[in-house]
Amino acid sequence: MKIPTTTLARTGRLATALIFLVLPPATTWAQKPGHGTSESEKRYEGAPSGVDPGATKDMIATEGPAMTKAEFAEAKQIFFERCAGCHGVLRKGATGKPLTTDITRQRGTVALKAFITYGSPAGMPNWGTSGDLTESQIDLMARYLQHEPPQPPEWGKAEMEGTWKVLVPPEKRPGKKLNDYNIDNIFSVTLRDAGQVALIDGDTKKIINVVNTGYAVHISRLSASGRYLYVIGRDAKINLIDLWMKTPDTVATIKIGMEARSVETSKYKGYEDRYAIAGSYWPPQYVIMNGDTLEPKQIVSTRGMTVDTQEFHPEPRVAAIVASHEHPEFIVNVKETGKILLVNYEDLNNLSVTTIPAARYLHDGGWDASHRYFLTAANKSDKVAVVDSKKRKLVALVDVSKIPHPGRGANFIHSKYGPVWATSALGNDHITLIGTDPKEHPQSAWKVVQTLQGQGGGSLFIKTHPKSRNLWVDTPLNPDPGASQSVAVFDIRHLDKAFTVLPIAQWADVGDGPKRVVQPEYNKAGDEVWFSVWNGKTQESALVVVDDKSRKLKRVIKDARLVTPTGKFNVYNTVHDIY
Ligand code: DHE
Repeated sequence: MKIPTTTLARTGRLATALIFLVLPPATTWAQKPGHGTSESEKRYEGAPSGVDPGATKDMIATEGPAMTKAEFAEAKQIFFERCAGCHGVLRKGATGKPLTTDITRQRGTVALKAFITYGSPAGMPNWGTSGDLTESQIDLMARYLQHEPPQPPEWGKAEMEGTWKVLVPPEKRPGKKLNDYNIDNIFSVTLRDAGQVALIDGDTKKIINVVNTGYAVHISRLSASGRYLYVIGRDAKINLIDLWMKTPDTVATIKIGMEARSVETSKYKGYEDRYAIAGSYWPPQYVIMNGDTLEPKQIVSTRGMTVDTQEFHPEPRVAAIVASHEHPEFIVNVKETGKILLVNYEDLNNLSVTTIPAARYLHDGGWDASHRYFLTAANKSDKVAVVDSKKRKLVALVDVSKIPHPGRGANFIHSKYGPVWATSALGNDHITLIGTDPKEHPQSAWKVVQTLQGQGGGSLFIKTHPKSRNLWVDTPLNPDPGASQSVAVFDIRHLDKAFTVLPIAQWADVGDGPKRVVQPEYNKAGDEVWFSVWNGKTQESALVVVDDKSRKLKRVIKDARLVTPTGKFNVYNTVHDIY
């Protein structure tokens, strides 16, 4: 297939393009000119909550305006589907403003209705004028917000154990690998809207198995040996998959809460494959489990005081978790309090936790190339926090431009500044390079040494590989299909030169749909890079494999089972934190 690649510098797309996209799932917003929040941010953070509205304890008897039970139930459903992602389940505020009753009752029904109808310059979507909510639904929501928020149930050990299933106990599992797959090069591919992962043989590009997982499945992580794969859904269901089985499949499952995003495993020497940890959005807590059975061992709440105003937050959600290589510890980002926890798993009965105040709202992040420093985005503070996992200390809070979103980031050697870690951004076209070598390059360490201009905002993930000279930057949430359906690639040795754009979605040739190109991921050898072409649930999607050296199309993987592929996790690179 011969489709020419283009080299051009496209800037400022996010600010100028106000295009209606048909996005999966079928949520659309009209963007009101002048809104402070980009379409990309709203799309990203406004996803439906995994909390079941039917399970909450309703506060309809409080002092808010009159509502029938049926009205309250409808409003609650709307709130969890459309509002909770930004305002929080308990409405204490996160990306969106707090909507607690002391505020909402003061505003009153008329002002709230206007706010919901027209949106606000601070980023509230215009639910009324966009046609997303009817006049009567807006009236309903304005009254609903003046009642105390319905409280979803807690989820302790009894609830976890009630959902815990060991389908194949460890003693009945294979004593050695029973298949001929090159396990190191298997990819676990999130099939988001199918609630499944596809296990794909990276050598043959054939699907090994499609495994049913949790609702709107989110990420995969690997045990230190590479044998066990952990997959977490937004409904907080974890699947433990044994890659040694003849056909790799689920051997245990558990539901660790009502809504979650992160899972990780112990990687410190002597603790390989011993423990898993998962963090939840609701309830706000993390749980340490046995690595080979998922038996819950220790559950710890993250409720507490915020880093800056030092006030109580009832719903501090757990965002990224990484496993330390310097100590037997998990590093846990707590979003709303802005604190990073170093949870030591040496003695689970006398758990010791080091709390590092950083900045709000902590989201995603990854290691520098030495695996000593953890760099993580505090996305509403526009900062990157740097933790020295060896000394258990915050070493820097680096100012970056609007809404950094690194995924796990990308590490490479800069010709002038030495080792750097890079992040792209949701809020603008910047790619920020931060020096990470305090020993040999102390002048550059923990400073922004260079800012590159990419295709535009709406970027989620950035990637390179130690063997590559390419830096790949996606822009799946950019409102311009030209940017969201392609990828920018920089030559690491010539960062002053313009980037090249590869038309990944066009190469996939999947027909109509949003076809967002998301999350570059390398194979084990570091000579191929894989992209998801993320289409609507009922439309054709694909994976596109690009030859890293020539930047030419190598293979398009299509299969009716590949429904809404997004994240891809190569076993070897995920085990060894290579990115
Ligand atoms: Fe993610 C990582 C949270 C929406 C794809 N996402 C993460 C992490 C968090 C997070 C906390 C870091 C986990 C870790 O390292 O332990 N994601 C959230 C949200 O709260 C948010 C904004 C809204 C929501 O309701 O879920 C959200 N995420 C998305 C998507 O819409 C994406 C693009 C598509 C999808 O599959 O849902 C998406 N998130 C991903 C991926 C990673 C991820 C692929 C892992 C990247 C990596 O390389 O490690």
